[in-house]
Amino acid sequence: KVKHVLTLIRHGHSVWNQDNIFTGWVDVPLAKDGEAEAREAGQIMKAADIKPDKVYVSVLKRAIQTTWIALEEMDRMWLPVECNWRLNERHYGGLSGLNKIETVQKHGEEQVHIWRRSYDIPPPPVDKHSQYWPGHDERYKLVPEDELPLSESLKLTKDRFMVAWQGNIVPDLMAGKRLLVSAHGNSLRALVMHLDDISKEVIPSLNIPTGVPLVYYLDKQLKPLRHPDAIEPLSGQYLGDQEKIKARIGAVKAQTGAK
Ligand code: DG2
Repeated sequence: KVKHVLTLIRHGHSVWNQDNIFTGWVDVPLAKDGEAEAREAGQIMKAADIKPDKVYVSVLKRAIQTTWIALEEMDRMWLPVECNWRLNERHYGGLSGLNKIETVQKHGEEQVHIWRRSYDIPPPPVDKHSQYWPGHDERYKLVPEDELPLSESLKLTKDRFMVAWQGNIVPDLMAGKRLLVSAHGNSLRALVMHLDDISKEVIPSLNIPTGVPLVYYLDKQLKPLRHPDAIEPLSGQYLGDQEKIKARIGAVKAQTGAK
């Protein structure tokens, strides 16, 4: 029996998604078409009668802008919105700022696939002198330095996301709140890996599309109830035109030239 409703959304297309650049913790804004995706996602959630009571979002503006735009469409800008760095995208380390196709040309498709999609192999670390090291960024000043990543595998992303899941999100769900979690391709892969108990062998083939609401119906133990329209290995329901959603999933995969 459905006891809790949890809706996940990856932000709309960012300017670096558009230019095919590894982003991670770099704080780039939405592209124009990403704003349109966020607007559409808000309209779709409104039409589906998704009525969150609260939003959890990363501290990156592409996810925050997506939240604002979608909430405006839903006429729910009054909702409490909690920003938490643990929902950030995985830190792409030394790949941050590099073009994905050029990285394939330099290191080969197999190596880049390992960096993008393997469970526990992190990309090369970022140097602490680099502008991309989070220690230079004021928004992380209260985070102990040994918790600031130099680069993250999906496993490391999942480990730190789970701290917010257990400590913040689960208590709110248990208190009866319907939640919207607005985050990123890989941080949401980490979350659904936990929710759907996806193995590390299966997770590399999972790509999350931009700007599509993914609704999970959970039982009282927070176990997902499989929706009839769910696409394996997920048990949640992607809202919207299913063909368009498949095309967006394919576009994420194709960013390195893979078919
Ligand atoms: C993308 C994901 O993150 O890239 O960091 O480049 O969801 O914030 O756009 P997002 C990035 P891939 O792992 O799909 O290459």
